[in-house]
Amino acid sequence: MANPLKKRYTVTTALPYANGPVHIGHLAGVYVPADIFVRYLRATGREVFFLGGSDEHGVPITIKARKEHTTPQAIVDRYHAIIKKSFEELGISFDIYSRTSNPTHHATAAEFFTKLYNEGKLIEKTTKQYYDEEAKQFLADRYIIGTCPHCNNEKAYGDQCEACGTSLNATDLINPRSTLSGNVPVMKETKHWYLPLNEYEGWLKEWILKGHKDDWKTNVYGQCKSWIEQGLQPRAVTRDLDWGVKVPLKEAEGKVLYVWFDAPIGYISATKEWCEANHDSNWEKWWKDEETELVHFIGKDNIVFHCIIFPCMLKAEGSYILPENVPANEFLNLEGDKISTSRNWAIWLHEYLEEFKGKQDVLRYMLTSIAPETKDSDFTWADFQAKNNNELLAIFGNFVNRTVVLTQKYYGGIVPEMGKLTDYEKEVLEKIKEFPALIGGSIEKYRFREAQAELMNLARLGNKYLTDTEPWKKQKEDPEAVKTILHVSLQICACLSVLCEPFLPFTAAKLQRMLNINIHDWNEGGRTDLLKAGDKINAPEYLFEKIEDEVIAAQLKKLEDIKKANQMANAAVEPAKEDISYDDFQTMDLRVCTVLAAEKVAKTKKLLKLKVDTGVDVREVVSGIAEYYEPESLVGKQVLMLINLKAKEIKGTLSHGMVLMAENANGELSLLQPQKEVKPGSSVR
Ligand code: B3M
Ligand code: ZN
Repeated sequence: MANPLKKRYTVTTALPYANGPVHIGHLAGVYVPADIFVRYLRATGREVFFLGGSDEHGVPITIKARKEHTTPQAIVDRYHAIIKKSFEELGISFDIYSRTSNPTHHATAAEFFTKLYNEGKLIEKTTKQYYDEEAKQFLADRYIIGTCPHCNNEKAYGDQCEACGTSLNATDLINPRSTLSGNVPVMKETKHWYLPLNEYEGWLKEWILKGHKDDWKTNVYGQCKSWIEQGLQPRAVTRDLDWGVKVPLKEAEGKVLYVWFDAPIGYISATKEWCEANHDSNWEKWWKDEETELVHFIGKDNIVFHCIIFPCMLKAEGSYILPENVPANEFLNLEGDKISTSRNWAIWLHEYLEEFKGKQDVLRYMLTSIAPETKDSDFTWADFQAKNNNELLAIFGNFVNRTVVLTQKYYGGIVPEMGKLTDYEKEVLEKIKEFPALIGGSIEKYRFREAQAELMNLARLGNKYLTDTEPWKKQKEDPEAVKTILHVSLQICACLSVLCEPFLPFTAAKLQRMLNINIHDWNEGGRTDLLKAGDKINAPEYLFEKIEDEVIAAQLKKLEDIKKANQMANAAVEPAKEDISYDDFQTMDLRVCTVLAAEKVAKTKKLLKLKVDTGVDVREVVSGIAEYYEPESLVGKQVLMLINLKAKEIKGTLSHGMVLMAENANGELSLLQPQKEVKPGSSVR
């Protein structure tokens, strides 16, 4: 069982690296569930601090800057702005979305390090580390790749294998290579500071293995257990890099804090920063008060950092509370393939918002309904369309729309009196009361899929009630019964508007505007008197619209194009053929020819028959370019041709010669042409 709710919550979300925009995988795994949780806590009267921010240090940023021939600062400025704006537009209700390049953060992280250093909580070690002699740089973290000793993934990084999730030291890698030069690195001595995780093993066993056996998710608990049981090693918290928080020691010139040391401290810095900006001197209540519950929302690749390393840091420091829960999710795939930033295989939030204006809640709904809570799951566009058309629109939207339209039509928008209730109606009104506890209970257990399914069950209940009672057929013969039906339906609409807010905040606001109410207390969402007879509601607005097949087809086409582009980028170039003599080359008679006429070869898809002026004669040649060129577009064009290839009959035409073209890796053909028009028959050499 989950703990009973505390009065105050600090809710953090993984700080995305500012080396790219955020995609649906980030959203489904971290930000959407965190936002649902926080909106729910607020609605139940808890004090909540909800934070996010960009992780602007670390090798992912400097690698991206190198690749784009720009500075790390330019990279983080660009992506921080995109990420922040897109979260806002999706309605992720952060109290603050900060960034780790802020001076408050640099000071906070340096102070944290200094305290551990002064209290002897860190160990100092001089060891040999990988060094790239060509790049003149130590190879920290992602600057080095090699084979993972646990799963044999050949592209494991110096700090982590993304295939199996294990956290590594660079020296664990088999067959290490520098990602800067591709060279095999050498070993060179350097001094660093380490957090002796091994000293915390006993404590971790008590705190996690005993203390959180029942309330942490099994995937999270299982990962922690296997790490702790494998035995923990001291972990370096500094690096030989120039981008990051400078190590606050004289002897540490040219060294910065390890990104995974500074980034989680970013949660604390963001809190301080918000408090400073809001003239609240008590930031510590969010981090040092036992009445506060700390919850980290993260993806599964971040579990070790949030469940083991950061808690050890907090424990070593001594004055902080520890996370009460770390509800990490598994991964989301896209159309059956792993989401990948480098392969551009993703749906980017900022692009979605551009292309699906006003449909934030559709994405939120979709991502919650397929949230990878217990295992990896898959986003498909067909499912996205179905969830919108068959659930949001056909159930929720349809129910609300029918209720509001009929209320306008029959009563000019005035809520009718409730008359005598049938048994069915009594049952419906009883049922409604259960929903706040039902949905809330699932949210408190971090089961957001289940919670949202319950919310839809309330809409389903309303929709079915309306369909069963058919007020549109009764208005003539039994207007009193119709008043009751619409009264009950309006109450359900009002409950929906309260209970859908954590999941569908834009819809909730629209619906409350339509119903002319302003109710945000969770428990009111189970009341059956939120609207009083005589209240006036507003004109109907559509909550959802149908998503047409063309829209989905366009998205699938976009993914298809990405797949093709990737295939092309990865296609191997044919190996070189054997050398030939100049005389061999001379035997080929290559000429510029002008196309005089062109037509499709009947009963074929690929062939065109061209009439060409070779300068020597006028002749016919058959060419396999019909899929890429309209015949008319070729007339008058100049092409290159091998004119002394033996004539051959192709589909009834004597084809004499061969038109030259380039064949792209995807099989696409492109004619070759001289840059300037030349006399037909000019030779090519
Ligand atoms: N930036 C890794 C990630 O984006 C890292 C999270 C930091 S949370 C303190 O997966
Ligand atoms: Zn691995």
